Amino acid sequence: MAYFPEIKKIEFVGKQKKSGLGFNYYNPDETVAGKPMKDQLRFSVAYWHTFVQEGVDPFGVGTAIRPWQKFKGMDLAKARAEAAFEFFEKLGNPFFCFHDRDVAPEGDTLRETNKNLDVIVSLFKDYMKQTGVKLLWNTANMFTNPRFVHGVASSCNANVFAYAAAQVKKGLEIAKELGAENYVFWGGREGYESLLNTDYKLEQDNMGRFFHMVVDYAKKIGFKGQLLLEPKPKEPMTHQYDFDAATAINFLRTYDLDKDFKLNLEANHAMLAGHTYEHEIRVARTAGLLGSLDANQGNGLLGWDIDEFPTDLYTTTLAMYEVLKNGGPHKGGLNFDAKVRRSSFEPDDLFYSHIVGMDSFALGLKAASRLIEDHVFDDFIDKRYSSYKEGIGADIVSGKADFESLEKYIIDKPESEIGGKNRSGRLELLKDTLNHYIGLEA
Ligand code: XUL
Ligand code: CO
Repeated sequence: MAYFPEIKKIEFVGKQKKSGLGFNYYNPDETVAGKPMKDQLRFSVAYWHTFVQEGVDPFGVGTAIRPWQKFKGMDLAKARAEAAFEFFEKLGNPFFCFHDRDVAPEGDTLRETNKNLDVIVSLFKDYMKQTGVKLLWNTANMFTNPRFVHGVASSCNANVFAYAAAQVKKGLEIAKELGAENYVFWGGREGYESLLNTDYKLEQDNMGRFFHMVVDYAKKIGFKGQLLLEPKPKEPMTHQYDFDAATAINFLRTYDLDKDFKLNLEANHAMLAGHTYEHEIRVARTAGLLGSLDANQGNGLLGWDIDEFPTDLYTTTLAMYEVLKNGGPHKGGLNFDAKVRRSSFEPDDLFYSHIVGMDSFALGLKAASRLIEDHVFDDFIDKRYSSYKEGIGADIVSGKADFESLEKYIIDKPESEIGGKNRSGRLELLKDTLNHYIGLEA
């Protein structure tokens, strides 16, 4: 059965054509920065937003019209899988991502739930073989079911810890079976509402223990994908332990997990943490822990995680700048953790939304590649810090200088030799240049 009968394969039509059901910028086989765009961007469709969610908001029921809604239970799960792979083939995304509970319904026991999962995983395996679409990552939904009300590995209830361990054990087995490139942990319920009832240290120690069990089991079964933590500061928890990239890195280092885990960074989560997306990516890249990206955007007018499709070209350019500086996406990719607006309820909107997201990142990739090729920011930054290349600056960097030698050097210098050496940061000029580079590609 065809779920999107009116839609043909989405093709690259070039930037002269007006937008619609075609890519203006995403040309999968065009080489940018030494690789085909499809390998620089590694786009992935998120199963939950595209095939499960129905446009519910805190004040209203779902609005989405989805042709598979007429089915129930395992029939619905199978229909969704069929619809998903038809969608992937038409859109041309090389990857997809899912939570275990997106793809198959829960049974009365974990054993029954796992049986349901097995049926869909074997369907996925066949579809993946037929279409060539690969799994960027899978993950466990450990936030919807009421059992996770007090957390998962950080729960005060040890049986919930045990349940989560068994759930992730199955998830890692599925990751291995389907050849996932990564396995993700987003700890939506790992955090606290109030310190009045929280053993802060035990909760985090238990999370450390949980992740060591993950590493051990992944090694045991020979899962070769990257293990990724996805930081978020809040929502649903008041305070989430993996607040942002820096906090997550501190957690990984504290529990000696930084050799085994990297980060999956999301634009809307960055905004909720009071950061830009590029800040989060830079922090992870500098620590050698950039794993993968969730592509979406927040909305400055709304204070929660609204997961809009990414359309902001500044952000896509600066995100791809970081990815290229990291030597490309490696095993990571760009997963559209994004949903159509509640008012975009027709099936075609699922295509339009991904097309604008893919085009926005393709354009960002091209602009970022040119900025790097022309050394635009590199040359400026190099010059800005040139005082560390010789004299006293070189002594500071090499470790030769100490407080006494620095005092001796500076103590009699006039202010014209100190503050007087400052030069403009030229931010407006740099932003003008950035505009120019985005404009060149648009
Ligand atoms: C929630 C979120 C999740 C993770 C996977 O804000 O981003 O969808 O990406 O659990
Ligand atoms: Co996400």
